[in-house]
Amino acid sequence: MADNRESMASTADLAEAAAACRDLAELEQLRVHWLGKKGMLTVEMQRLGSLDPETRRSVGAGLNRKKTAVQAVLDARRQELQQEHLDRRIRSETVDVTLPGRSGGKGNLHPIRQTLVWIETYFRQMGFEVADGPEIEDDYHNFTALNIPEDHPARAMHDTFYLEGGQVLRTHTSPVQIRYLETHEPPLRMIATGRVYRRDSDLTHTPMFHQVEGLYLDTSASFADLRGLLADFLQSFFGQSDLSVRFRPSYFPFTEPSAEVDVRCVICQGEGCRVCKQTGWLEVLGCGMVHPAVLDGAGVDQERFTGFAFGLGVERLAMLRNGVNDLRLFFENDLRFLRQFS
Ligand code: 2NL
Repeated sequence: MADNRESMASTADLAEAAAACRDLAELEQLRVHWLGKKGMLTVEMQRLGSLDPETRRSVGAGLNRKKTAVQAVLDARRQELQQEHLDRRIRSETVDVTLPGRSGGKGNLHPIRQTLVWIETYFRQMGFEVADGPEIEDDYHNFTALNIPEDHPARAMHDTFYLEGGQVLRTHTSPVQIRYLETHEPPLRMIATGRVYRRDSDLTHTPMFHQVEGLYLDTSASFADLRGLLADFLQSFFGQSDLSVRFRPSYFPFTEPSAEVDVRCVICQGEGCRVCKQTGWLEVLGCGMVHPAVLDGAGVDQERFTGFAFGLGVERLAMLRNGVNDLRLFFENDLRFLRQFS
């Protein structure tokens, strides 16, 4: 009986000690203290052998009950500690979905692409379709169909990249328009946009640049229509409804008559500055009535249809509109530059 009471008191101590354990490691120490190889109960069990059979039976039964009780206390506390641990983890890992998100930083289109998109949007509103085509072209679509035969001096104007097998990197987007004519019947209005390539590299030229070319064929397309369309476009593009526009006679093999188009300098308003080389005017476009030889090659019925065309360099227009004074900035991908166009 004395043994039994002692054991009950010890189990109460154990419950207190278990409650005092702050984590599983401490609880494990407590378990070893009681049930380990040299633990209190284990040692008591080992002593059973030296008792006489009757005493051994009753003491042994008591020890077994005690062991079960100890085990139960330790298990209960282990479960408590594990639950606490889990609760703490869940609390610390909870995501507050109501917190404002961290911004990943928004990108923006490259200023050249922005300018291209603006131009495409403008001409779509004017009823033009936007087309593109291959950058690797054959001689026919890049030159011959545009009234630039083999021995023509105009070939020298296009510093061409020639590829093996007689192909070329297109020197303008006109071949896209020739291909468009192969698959569409007039009346038609379209622009061709994209990259073009010329063997030219200095402060104001890069071997790759972007072009937009327009083509308009109708039963009575006139130079006056061309003039009106381009004046409206340039006034919208530069955001000046009173912007002066002038047409100067020029030469292109694929148009006749041909003209170059100037606007009053958008940098100095015509006062004279470095950008307009003190002339007060900026050349921004080339245009003309489509040459009969081009219409003929494309199989257009010239009794019924006339047409005009124009071409512009996107980099130059983007520079003028945004006050960028160095073409190379568009090709360096310096984020300090590009972010100013967001
Ligand atoms: C310029 C001048 C121009 C055209 C492009 C064209 C296309 C066809 C037929 C006739 Cl399919 N013309 N394109 C016409 C005149 C000028 O570009 O200075 N571009 C940067």
